[in-house]
Amino acid sequence: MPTPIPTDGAFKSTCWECSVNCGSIVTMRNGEVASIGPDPDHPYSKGNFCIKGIRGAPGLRDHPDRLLYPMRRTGPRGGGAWARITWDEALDEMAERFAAVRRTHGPEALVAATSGAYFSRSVITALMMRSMGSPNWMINQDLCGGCRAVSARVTGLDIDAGGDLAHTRCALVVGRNPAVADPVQWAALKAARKRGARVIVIDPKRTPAVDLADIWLRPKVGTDAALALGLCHVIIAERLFDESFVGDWTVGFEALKERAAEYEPERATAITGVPAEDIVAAARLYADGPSTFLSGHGIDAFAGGVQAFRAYHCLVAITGNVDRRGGNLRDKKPKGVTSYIEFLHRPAFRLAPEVEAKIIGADRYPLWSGPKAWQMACHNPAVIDAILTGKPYPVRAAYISGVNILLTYPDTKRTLEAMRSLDFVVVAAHQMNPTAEMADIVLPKTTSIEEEEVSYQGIGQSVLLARAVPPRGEARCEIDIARPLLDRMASLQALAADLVPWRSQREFNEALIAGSDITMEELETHGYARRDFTVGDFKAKPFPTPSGKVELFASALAAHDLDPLPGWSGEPIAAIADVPEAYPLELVTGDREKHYHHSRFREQAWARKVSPEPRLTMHPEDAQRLQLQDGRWVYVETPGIDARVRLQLKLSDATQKGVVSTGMGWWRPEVATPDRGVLDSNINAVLSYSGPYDPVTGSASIRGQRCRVSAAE
Ligand SMILES: Nc1nc2c(c(=O)[nH]1)N[C@H]1C(S)=C(S)[C@@H](COP(=O)(O)OP(=O)(O)OC[C@H]3O[C@@H](n4cnc5c(=O)[nH]c(N)nc54)[C@H](O)[C@@H]3O)O[C@H]1N2
Ligand SMILES: Nc1nc2c(c(=O)[nH]1)N[C@H]1C(S)=C(S)[C@@H](COP(=O)(O)OP(=O)(O)OC[C@H]3O[C@@H](n4cnc5c(=O)[nH]c(N)nc54)[C@H](O)[C@@H]3O)O[C@H]1N2
Ligand code: SF4
Ligand SMILES: [Mo]
Repeated sequence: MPTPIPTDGAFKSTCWECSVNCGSIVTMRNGEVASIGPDPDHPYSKGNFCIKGIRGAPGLRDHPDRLLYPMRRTGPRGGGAWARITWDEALDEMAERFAAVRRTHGPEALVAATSGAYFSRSVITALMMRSMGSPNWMINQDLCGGCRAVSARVTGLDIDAGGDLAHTRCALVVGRNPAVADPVQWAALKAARKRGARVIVIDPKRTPAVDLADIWLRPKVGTDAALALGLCHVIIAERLFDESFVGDWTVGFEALKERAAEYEPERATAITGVPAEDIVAAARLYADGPSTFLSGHGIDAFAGGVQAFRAYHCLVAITGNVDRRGGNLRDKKPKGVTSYIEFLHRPAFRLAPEVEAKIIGADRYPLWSGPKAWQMACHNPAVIDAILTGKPYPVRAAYISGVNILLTYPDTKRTLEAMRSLDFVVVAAHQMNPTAEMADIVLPKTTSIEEEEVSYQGIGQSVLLARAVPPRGEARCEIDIARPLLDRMASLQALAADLVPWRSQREFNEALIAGSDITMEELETHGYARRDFTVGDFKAKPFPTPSGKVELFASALAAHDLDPLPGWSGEPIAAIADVPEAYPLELVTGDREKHYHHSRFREQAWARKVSPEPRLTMHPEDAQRLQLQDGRWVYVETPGIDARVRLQLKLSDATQKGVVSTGMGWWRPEVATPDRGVLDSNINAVLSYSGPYDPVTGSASIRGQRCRVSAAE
């Protein structure tokens, strides 16, 4: 049983509003959350924190529009008419309807959507689906860190994303905007700079990190693999690589050398637009390590994302910046601690091989969706197709929790059409949102501060605990939905197995640390547990590849007829550039904002006051040509998608000429229509989800698509 939290007084915890996971102190008064703030003694976050943790998290919990009870729709789907029901009614109906779909179409006709195994709710959901016999679950990591994770896996580099800034001589910041995305990393980067560390930024946009940079490389969007190979080439040609690490701990160096030779600086310049002398200078600076690679979403989530990461991962490896102080440290998970993803792979929690082979996407993207894949999740666009076409087989019911797919998946109208066509949809959420509006049953979910989470966080090398304050209304966490649902399905004889053996979130959390010397009491006292670790323990802990070494030549890719060496293919860019001239601008999406987290917090007045409208950033010269003024409302349209969004123009030369950029996740909770403004304000309404796809992860490009911008009346 969790130790009760004080009704009056403070306790240590962890903010789980984002994966930075800052150490927090929560103060309670009369049993309610009075304030949330930073824990200055936290070994990783060191008192850094952000407004989303201070205001967003409690604001979400206490919002007057919070969903407090289960509800059933009373009119047509998407009609906005709802009636309160009890949890028993909701769970009975879910069990019956899921069982019926299972009987008629087979278990794999059930699909779940969650955000991915960075949250316990996602693992529980995946195991709940498996228990019903379905291997199908959608995660949003194809649009987030998926390319990075799969590159890391096939290369064997289980490294952090720049956690050892305190000891580095050079920080290489690539496609990462820490000033907005990560207050802990941003503080550490500024401190490193102050201490004299050098900074290289690779970003098409002038971000605040550029102000700290010794060298700023400004590549064309989507060309990073060529740039990183250009850096590798210089380092190899000038013999600046780490000969002993390469000799002892890598395979495929000669092959990489040959591949990199195709990217001598002049060719890299032709592809990327970055001057050759800057590539040479950056290579020399980075090679004078220890150097740390701060990688970001800016080179992920596009059709060449895995190869872009492979090229940088090889750069990190050949310079020996692996698991060395000031470089990129490897995973230091304390012995006996289980990660969420490990649970997904444990034999005891698996379905039969012939069932796993049916995961939608496994045929085309075995390293994303197959039985040996990272999270064994579906290729989402293929699921949407399956819902709409019945191919490769029918998908007829969905359980959606902890993800807002109508806002955060590209091609909103198509996702909407798919949701409308399903036989049965359940959405678990905090408030009515466009995704929940498409449900038959809506379930009230706990918010992050009402959930007890335990997880190892690589970048801080700590096991973290978020303690739970009492939920509002009848909100439940995932396991308290999954367990009674599975019990009901068992009595309907509609289970393939029971793969959620824990009766409570506490039992699940105890299972995560069961093999270690860490106790829940230790976590409850400090909010974290940290153990000493060894750096550079390659002999004791070889690399997790077939060769036991870092695979510059990746055998896992070769085994699937994928390019085993990093390389730049112009194909994804060519495929999206091959559009009518009427769409002359390149569109970058996903600019983060400090007070929003994806679709979250748009219901909160303080955040809307700071950032009231969705924006589009454009270079002043492009604006002049198009006769558009700062602050003006514009339409953004893309080829092949029958939709347009209305955004407010912001002129800035931070963005490249010919490139416009915008955020993501916009909607208007206050709008009365069920779509709640998503079709008008959210950039995903005009983005395509129909490829080209990354050949390894199946990721679609959420930047680099072509668009046109015109004045809105
Ligand atoms: N406040 C806030 N913080 C967040 C989030 C949030 O919603 N709000 N979301 C969190 C999540 S889930 C994520 S994944 C992270 C994402 O945060 P980051 O990892 O920082 O990624 P982005 O903000 O998507 O993009 C970072 C940079 O990539 C650049 N970029 C675009 N295209 C390219 C390219 O082709 N090459 C290179 N080299 N750079 C490119 C962009 O110009 C941008 O400056 O933020 C996390 N932090
Ligand atoms: N065009 C474009 N699309 C993008 C991106 C982009 O840059 N451009 N970025 C992508 C990235 S990096 C990401 S990570 C995804 C994010 O995509 P999402 O994960 O869909 O984004 P969130 O807004 O974080 O949605 C999470 C939702 O889960 C709810 N939730 C439901 N159940 C629970 C629960 O039990 N506990 C908690 N704490 N919350 C729950 C939250 O209230 C919120 O509504 O979007 C991706 N989509
Ligand atoms: S960066 Fe902000 S939202 Fe993310 S964990 Fe830290 S305080 Fe919470
Ligand atoms: Mo993300």
